[in-house]
Amino acid sequence: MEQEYLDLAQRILDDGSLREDRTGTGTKSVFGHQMRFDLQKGFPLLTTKRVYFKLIKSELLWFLKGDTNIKYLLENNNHIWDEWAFERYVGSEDYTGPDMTNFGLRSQQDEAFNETYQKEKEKFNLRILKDESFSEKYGTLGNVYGAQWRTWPTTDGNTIDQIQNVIDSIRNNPNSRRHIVSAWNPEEVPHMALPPCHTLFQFYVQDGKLSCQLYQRSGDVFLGVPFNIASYALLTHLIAHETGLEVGEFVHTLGDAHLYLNHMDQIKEQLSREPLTLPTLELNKDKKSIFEFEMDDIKVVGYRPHKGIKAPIAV
Ligand code: DHF
Ligand code: TMP
Repeated sequence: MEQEYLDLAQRILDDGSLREDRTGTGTKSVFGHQMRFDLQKGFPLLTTKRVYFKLIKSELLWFLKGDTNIKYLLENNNHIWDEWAFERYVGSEDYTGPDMTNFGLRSQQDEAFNETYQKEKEKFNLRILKDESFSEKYGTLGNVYGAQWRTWPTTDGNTIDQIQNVIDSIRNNPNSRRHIVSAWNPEEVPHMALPPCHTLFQFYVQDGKLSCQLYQRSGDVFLGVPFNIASYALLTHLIAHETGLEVGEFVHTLGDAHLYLNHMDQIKEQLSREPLTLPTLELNKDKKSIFEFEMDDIKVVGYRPHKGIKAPIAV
């Protein structure tokens, strides 16, 4: 199963086009790719490098709560969204510290700047945790995933809970071809810290099994995609749990699938490794609704991966 991911990485190395990108990092990219993961055969958490499942769990629980403020993530020691909240703050009138223009690239190229940046970011994180009015203003990423999933705003001033609706429709009308959740809200995209990368997903019920397909418009194949695979596999397990179904397949369809040019050594190292046995997932059977799940209710068992591989993230 993991081979599906390794094949995508190899395909980009072999056939990808060199492209400039928004972050100024540069990528190799292909357009349009599909991977399939049979969730009956194990939980797709990559073994060719260590992927931190705790971060995936807390991020998904954060989405499911409808939360868009990084405070919850910080409380769970999860820093995967820090840069995008920080970026909004340093671009605002309230920020009076050292110039942070283009901090993502500069912190990789200039060690002195990197130290200043790390200090400012540390201060920012502490304020998010300790200062409520500050966190309300600058901890939020805009109406990103959680908001669209649970409280999509309607023209008449109400909101739509797409997750509850999709659970109800899977239960009541399993053969429906309309089990869809969309995070892409064109009216609100301009106000988001990062327009949704995992854009839209659909469920499908056959032979008592629940499958899920994701359309991801843009995929950072070294850093983001391993998280996205495990996150949607977990979401499929959770919704199957609540609706009394077994898990089927996770089908992952990507638009622009890219490797950043500063991830080349890392992906080659990863591709040289042998995939190991996949872990399995255990959910707390006493929890019925997926909205009741907490960190300790979700466990990955038998995860013995190769070592982690570090890489800089493009902001
Ligand atoms: N921007 C870019 N350029 N790529 C992304 O994958 C991405 N993902 C976002 C937000 N913006 C993004 C949200 N998801 C990491 C993984 C997923 C993620 C953000 C960051 C990441 O850095 N993973 C590291 C470990 C991080 C840690 O330990 O804190 C890894 O090695 O997997
Ligand atoms: P973009 O908005 O210019 O496409 O940049 C977003 C980058 O973040 C791109 O490299 C894809 C990556 N990404 C993922 O791969 N998975 C994710 O879940 C998120 C949020 C971002």
